[in-house]
Parts: sequence; C-alpha cells; structure tokens
Amino acid sequence: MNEIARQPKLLKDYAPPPYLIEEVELDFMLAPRAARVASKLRIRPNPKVATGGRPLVLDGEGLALESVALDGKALTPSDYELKEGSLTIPRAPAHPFTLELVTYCDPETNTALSGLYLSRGTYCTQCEPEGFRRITFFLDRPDVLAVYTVRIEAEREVAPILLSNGNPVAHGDIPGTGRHFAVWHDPFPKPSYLFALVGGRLAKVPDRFVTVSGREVDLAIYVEPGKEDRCAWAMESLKRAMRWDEERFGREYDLDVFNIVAVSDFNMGAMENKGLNIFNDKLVLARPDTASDADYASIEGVIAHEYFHNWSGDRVTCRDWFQLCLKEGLTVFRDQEFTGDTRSAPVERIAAVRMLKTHQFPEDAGPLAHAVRPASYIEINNFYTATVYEKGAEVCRMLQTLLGREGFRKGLDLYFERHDGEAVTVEDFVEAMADVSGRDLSQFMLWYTQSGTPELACSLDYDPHAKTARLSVSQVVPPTPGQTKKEPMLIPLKMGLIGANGDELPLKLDGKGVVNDGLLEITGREQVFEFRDIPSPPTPSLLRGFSAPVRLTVSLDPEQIEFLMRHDKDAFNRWQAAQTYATNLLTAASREGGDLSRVTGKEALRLAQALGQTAGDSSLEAAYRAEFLKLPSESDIARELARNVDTDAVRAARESLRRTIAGEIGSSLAELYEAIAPQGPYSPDPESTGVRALRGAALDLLVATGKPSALARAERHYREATNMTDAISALAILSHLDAPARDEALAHFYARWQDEPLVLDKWFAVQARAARSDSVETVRALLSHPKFSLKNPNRVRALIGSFVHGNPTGFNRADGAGFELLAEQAYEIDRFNPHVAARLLGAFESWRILEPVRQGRAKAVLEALARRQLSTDSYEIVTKTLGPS
Ligand code: 0A1
Ligand code: ZN
Repeated sequence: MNEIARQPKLLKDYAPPPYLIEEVELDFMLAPRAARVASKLRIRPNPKVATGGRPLVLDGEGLALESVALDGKALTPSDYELKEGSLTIPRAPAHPFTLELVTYCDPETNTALSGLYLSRGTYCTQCEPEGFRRITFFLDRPDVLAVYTVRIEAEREVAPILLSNGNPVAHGDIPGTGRHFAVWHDPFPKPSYLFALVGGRLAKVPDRFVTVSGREVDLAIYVEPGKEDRCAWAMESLKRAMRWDEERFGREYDLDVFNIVAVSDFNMGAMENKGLNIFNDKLVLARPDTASDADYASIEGVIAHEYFHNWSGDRVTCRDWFQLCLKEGLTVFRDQEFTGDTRSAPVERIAAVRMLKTHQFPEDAGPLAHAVRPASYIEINNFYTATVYEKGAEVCRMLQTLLGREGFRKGLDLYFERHDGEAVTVEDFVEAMADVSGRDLSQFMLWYTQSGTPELACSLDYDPHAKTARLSVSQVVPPTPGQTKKEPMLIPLKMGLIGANGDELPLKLDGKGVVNDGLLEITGREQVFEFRDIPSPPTPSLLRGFSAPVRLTVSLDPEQIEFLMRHDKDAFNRWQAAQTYATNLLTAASREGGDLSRVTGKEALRLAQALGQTAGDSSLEAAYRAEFLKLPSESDIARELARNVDTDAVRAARESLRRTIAGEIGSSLAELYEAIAPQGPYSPDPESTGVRALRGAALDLLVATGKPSALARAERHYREATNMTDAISALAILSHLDAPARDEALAHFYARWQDEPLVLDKWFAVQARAARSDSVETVRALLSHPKFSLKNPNRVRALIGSFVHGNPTGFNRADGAGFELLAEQAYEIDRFNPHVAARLLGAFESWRILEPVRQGRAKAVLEALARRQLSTDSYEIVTKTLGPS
C-alpha cells in the first residue's frame, strides 16, 4: 500500500500553488476503454509565490500519457518525470506558457466512480474532491481557478447528448463518421472539482426560468429514456429554489442554461458542478406510485442544495479541502432555511436536529471526532461528514441567531461581493460577518476549530422573597482525539421563562434591561443570570429552537417537563420536552434490561395522555403532530446512555413503552387514523404529506398493541395504498412482524416492483431495517439475491447501509454476526470502490459505547480488518475507529 498516501495532510502546511492555470481547453473523444483527453493549459507562475524555476507537479492517477508539449514543442520523457500520482516538469518556465497533454483514461473499468465513468451506458464524471486527476494531469486543488472550454466528440448513436459546464457554443456532425461533437464554454473561473461532462442516450425534460433581472435561463433535466414522467417534481423544486434564493438571499442565476443529469450509479447524493449538476437518480425521479413523501422531500431539499451551491461553493469556493464546511455548512444551512420557508419551519427544525443528533453527536463523541474545520486528514473523501455538513450548518445558524436575520444577510452579501471568483477560507467568511456587525467573533471561531459537543448544564433557582429567578449555566467541552484541552465557547442560548398559567414572562435581567428575543450569550465556563420581577416559580424553556449544537442538561422534574410538553410556545421545545420525557423513561428502562415496569408506573401513562392530546389537536399542523408520535429511536436512546449499551435491552424498553402508550391511547389513535383518511388523488404538498405522516405514525403505534384489529388495519393500509408513501409505511410496519401478512406483502411488493431499481431498493432496505432477531440472516440471504449487486452504490446502501446504520440492534447483535457481515462486505467493496466501503465502515464509530461483550466482538472484527489490505479511505476509518492501541 502506498505509504505516502497514508501520511496525514495538515492545514498548517497549506502553501499556495507555485503555478496558476487560468485557461483550460479540453478535447474529449469518448470511448469506453480508452477515452482520449487532449488538454491545453495556460499556465503562469503564481506571482504571490517566489517561483524562479520551481518544478511544476501535476496530479494524475491511472492515466496513460501519450504526449506532452510545452509552448508547442514536444517534450521527451527525459524532460519530465512520470510517476503514479504525478507528472513533474522539473524546469518549467518562469513566464506564462502553454502545456499540451494527451492522455487516455478507462471509463468502463472505473468502478470507484470518481473521474470519468460509465453508469448504465452514460458517460459521466465526478470530480469532487480529487477526481479530475483521473481525467487529465492537472493542479487538482480548489485554489486553482480556470476558465474552461470543452469539446466533446462521440458516436452519435451511443451519445446523442453531450454536455459540459457553462453555455453551449457549438455542435455538429463529423461527416461520414457517425460521430458528432459539442463545445461548451464556462466563463466563470472554477476549480477542477467543479468540472463535469456527460455523454449518453438521454431524454431531455426542458423548462425555462426568468430571473429577477429578466434573464432567460433554459432549464433541463436529463434522464434515461422512459423516465421523463418522473421529473416534474424535481423541476418544480428547482424553480422554487431559484426564486427563493433571489428573494431570501438576493442571489441570481448567472448562465444561460442550467442542466441536471440523473445517473443510477453515484457515490453520493448529487454534485454541484457549475451549470451541470449531476445527481444520483434517486434524488431526481419521483412519481406518486414510485416515490414516497420522504423521497419527495429529499428531492426538493437536494435539488435546492445543489442549486444554492452556485453561489456558496461555485462563485465563491474553498481555498483547500480543510475549508469544506465553508461551502457545505453554509449550503446546508441555506437549504434548511429554504425547506423551513417552503414547508413548516418547526417541522424542518425538528428534522434537522434529529439528523444532527443521530449522525453528528455520535461522530463528535467517538473516535472519528473532528472539528467542523479539521486540521488534518488522511483521505479527504472521509470528511464529507455530519460534522462538516450538519454541524457546519448549525454554526452558520448560530451566526444568524447572533447577528439577526438582517445582519446575517448583510454579512453574506459582503462575503459574496468581496470574494466572488475567489477560493477562500473560513476566516474570510467570519470576517465578513464581523465587519458588518462590528462584533469581535474571535471566540466564535472555536466552533470551527474545537471538536466535541459542548455540554451545557443549567439550573434555575427561584427566590420567593426577592421574586427573582437565578439561572446558573456552566459549559464543558469534552476532550476528543487529539484535543485534550478546550476553551469555553460562545453559545447562543435562546430561552423563556413560563409562568404557572402558561404565559411568557418578560426576561428582565438585573442591571441589563430586558433580554432581546430571549437570547443569552454564554461565553464563560460558569455564568449566572438573575431575572427580576418574577411573581411565582417559573418553568424555564431553554435552548429554544435548538439555538446551539450542544448537549443540554437541566434539572427539571417530570411535572415540569410535562408542563413544557403541553404549554411551551416554542414549537421546537414543546416537541423536545416530549422527547426528553420519553428518553428519561427509556434510558432508565434500558438500564434495567429493558424492563419498563421497573422504572415507571404513572409516567408512561402521563406521557401517553400528553402525546395523544397533541396528536389529536387539530389546531396544530399534522406534520408537527406526527413528530410527537415518533418515540426516540434506538440510536437516540443508545446515545443518551453513552456507555455500557445493551442494544437488546434498548429495543425491549422502546417496544415496551410503545405498547404501553398504544394500550393507553389506542382507541383515540384508531379514531384519528380513520378521521383523517385522505380523499382525492395524491399530492406531495406539505399539508397532505403531513396528514399521511400523522396517519402512518398512528398506525405504527397501533400495531404495537399486537391486537389482530391493528394488524388487519396495517394489512389494509398496504392493500389499499394508492401511492408509495402509504405502501412503504405499511410494508415497513409489517416487516417487523412474524406473520404471514409480512411475507405476503413483501412478495407482492417484489412482484410488482422487481424491474424498478429505485423501488426495489426500498424492498431491500425495509427488510434490512426490520426489528427482528434474524435480521443478520435475512441480510445475508439477500446478499445472494439475483437482484443484489455490490457494484451499484444505491443497492449497497439499501441493503448493507440500511442494516448497519438503520438497524442498531441487528448490527450490534451480541454474537458479533452483524460486525462480521459488515467487515466482510466492506472489504469486498473496498477493492473496487473505496469511498463507498469507507462510508459503510463508519457504522463502527460507536463501538466503544457498547457493553463489554459486544465491544470485545467489535474490536476483534476491527483488528482483523486492520490487518488486511485496505484502501487509504478504509484504512483511515478502521485505524482511527480502533484508536491508539
Ligand atoms: N458536494 C456534494 C457532495 C459530494 C461529495 C463528494 C462526491 O463524490 C465523491 C460527490 C458529491 C454536495 O454537497 O452535494
Ligand atoms: Zn453540498
């Protein structure tokens, strides 16, 4: 294995490139086994670096080099050094020059899906972060920005559609050859990771958008022929996103065309290549019978996300990969705001926080913890993480909270204006925010550099004589790998004090007037805030809207939490109170082997009552009510337990609480279920989506009673479903059961959808997630199913990904069979697609919180894996997960 590739790269070692490449002309001749790439690069020494004959080292991987010419003169092998990974010209000129290269790459055998590859016969590319070097030799780093002109030539029969970034400038036939060409020009300087090319037999779904200043933009979505009827939602989402970015952030689109291509083999969700976004088809294609409400929501969110990158990422990009959060955190924040504005703000906030806590909190608490801006990495592909994306978005949100919406908007305007066409750093971003607000944000910078989730402990003491309430706050940032000492952070703490009748009390701080918007700024390790004129003991509602990505502990008794879950005017915190109440019961029961009866009598019933009341409250949005009926997940419970986790006990505790709740409020859930049965055809609008979610959540709980009538209802729900949302939610419910209804429904679903890959993925996923003791065996059997393939990332994620990330009890089975399955499959995948393998292996990140037997098994499996030949990607994950021995 390549030892150099395994040396960590350090942020502090950043040095600007000795040469700049300002113009790029590429000429592609597409062919499956040997695609010819002729490139012409206008290069000049970087004036900011004292060069004077420095070697020019171009990155390149897996390329066959045919020729090199410098300023028109052919070079001979003695003029350059060719190694795997690079092409060096030791004596490059100290003046501007032109370098011409001819290379070949092999799209057909490109199973890593990075660079130029074939997906079901379509040529496509993925260059972020370091895929461009698999297409041609280049300074493949984000701070080298060039204007690209791209000519693509191919057989017309094979690839009637030829696309690249920017605007189309020419196309035509090459007479007598059956070949044709297209030329594209992108006037905006961009880094190589944003380069894209597509060639294939694709159907085009066109549309149009007129920007706020009246520019006409041709929009198109390209899909496999026959899938044109599944693009409407993606197109609508795109147009809404374009309008929203104009209205909310003043960002207008800048090219004459905007193209989206859907491919079925893709390592991630989608990619923001300038003017030519390439998507995993899962995040484009939707029809009511094939896609669920959740799919519709993801499509809307990801289409928006990639589009928003046009400014936050493409026009202003990252100087180096350590700054990845600069574009990702900001763009996730922007897409979350879009979803909140388009759908329901509280429900979006709940979804975002669920996501953060499920994926980022465990990352931050485990062996792979890293800062939002990491200081070192071995393989950058491993840093497309929940910390960079989701915590990165929280950091932007905190800036908005601290500066106010207007202040934040001004800061963002200044950032885009100052840095348009540049590759910048987190400091540049924060500086723009500091400049518009006049604030010193140096302490805030710790959010980018310190890893670990801050723990915020709060308590409130009421003084009935003085009529004051004292809020004591302390913060601790726990040690994380490589960071043992932490500084206190600037934490925006939104709060309210609620009087006995449910009213909000004015927050008058002693000596400081009324607290604006209920926002306190915590800056020290320990702080006390004294509120005056408080007539009677209040209930504190803290961290409203989840105003900072911290773990909050508040000393509240169950009655106070119940009060909040009924009365808090902050919709997020009202939901959070219900979750906290349930979590307290569930963690206690899990510690008792899952036996709920040993820890609670009346509390579970009180929770049931409160949930039932909220679920039935038609003055609230249906989607919001549905969130109340979803109990904390098994991984939520495990995370709160934090140590000595027995996943079987966790599952038992959760099932037992579900049974208790369903037993208590079953009849009102059944009534609710019947009362809100939708009429009319399916529509993915937020209201109808909310009603389906509420109905599905009610059904899910009802089935927990184990009553035959509930099972019959679930079967009927499946049978009578007229859309994928109802079908898949019923199938998921049935999949857990030991009943003929389960097998029948699964067989029916398979028979109907076996030739629809995206729908068949759901069939695999539902079985992998099923809460059954034989899930390892089920997954193992499905690995040999004729429709299963390790080569398609969506299928791998549907079966193996759903199992290891979505079935904690199955994966963490005490005998280690789940661990073995992952190790063995990831090893196979690693040989041809390291990126996908390494992401699966991330499922081991929480092994240290398990009880000793499971821990021992996980460790043994990881150690055995570490002794095998692994890619750099998987090597980094496995060795860091194991930790220092
Ligand atoms: N920038 C994309 C994510 C992405 C990252 C890496 C990829 O290939 C290895 C592909 C996509 C986004 O944020 O959507
Ligand atoms: Zn992104």
